[in-house]
Amino acid sequence: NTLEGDLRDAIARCQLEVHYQPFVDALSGERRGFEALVRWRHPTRGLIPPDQFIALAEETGLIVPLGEFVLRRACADAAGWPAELMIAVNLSPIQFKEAELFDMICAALADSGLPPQRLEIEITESVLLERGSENHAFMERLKQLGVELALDDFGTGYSSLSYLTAFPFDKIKIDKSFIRNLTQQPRSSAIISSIVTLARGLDMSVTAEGVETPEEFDRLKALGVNFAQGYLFGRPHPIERILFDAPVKS
Ligand code: G
Ligand code: G
Ligand code: MN
Ligand code: NA
Repeated sequence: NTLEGDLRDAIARCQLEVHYQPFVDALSGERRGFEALVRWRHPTRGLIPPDQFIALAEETGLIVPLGEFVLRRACADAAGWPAELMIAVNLSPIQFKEAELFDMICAALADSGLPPQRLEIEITESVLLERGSENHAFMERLKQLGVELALDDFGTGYSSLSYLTAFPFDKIKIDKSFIRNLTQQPRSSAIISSIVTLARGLDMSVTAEGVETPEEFDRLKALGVNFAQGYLFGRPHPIERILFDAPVKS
């Protein structure tokens, strides 16, 4: 059994699971939505995290059916949540090569009944480098539909700031590597503070990822981030384990 064969089977047999991690409004501390994070429930190897199979899925093209599964599952689940909660879904750069991606997203929204305004698509900078103008047009179509766009893992890629201004992002997600040691390292604060200033100037909001301690959260609030996500507010969990303030419809 190759891992690729196993992954192909897993997609066909619905052995993939979507877990959800909350993010909160930094000012009020209120939950604003969840990020969908895929896991593989392997029959013998147990629960496999995405960093062990996303790259393989990208190399083999399996990311296309996998990504569709995650998006459809996430939209269907989120359609049953209280209406103020967003659902954020990661898109791989490889999915962008699919001509049908826009239609697939429209179909996932229509089939689930989720309003486009409640869907946020997370993409990494690599998407902006290759096929920049096609991807730009694709992103504009998503925006016209009402979908929100977030730039994920900001600060880890080939960040040329010109990309930020050229693409229609609503939100920047600061990578968790900048949040680590935030309370010890003045340099991290300076970086985050600059990102917040930049984002404000571009009319974008900022999420801090990987927030683990109250001290980090306090510092981030003082620095002006809009949203926070991390173990402090909750780890990724299956839908059954997420507790809502309001009852979840099924
Ligand atoms: O879930 P975890 O925190 O271990 O996520 C590890 C990485 O896998 C993250 O970079 C995340 O963006 C990526 N990832 C998780 N779920 C998905 C998914 O559904 N699609 C894609 N393309 N990447 C995902
Ligand atoms: O899509 P992205 O690369 O941002 O995926 C988020 C990743 O970060 C997932 O692997 C998730 O499990 C992980 N993560 C989420 N919150 C925390 C946190 O507070 N600390 C750490 N170390 N990892 C986190
Ligand atoms: Mn993400
Ligand atoms: Na990220």
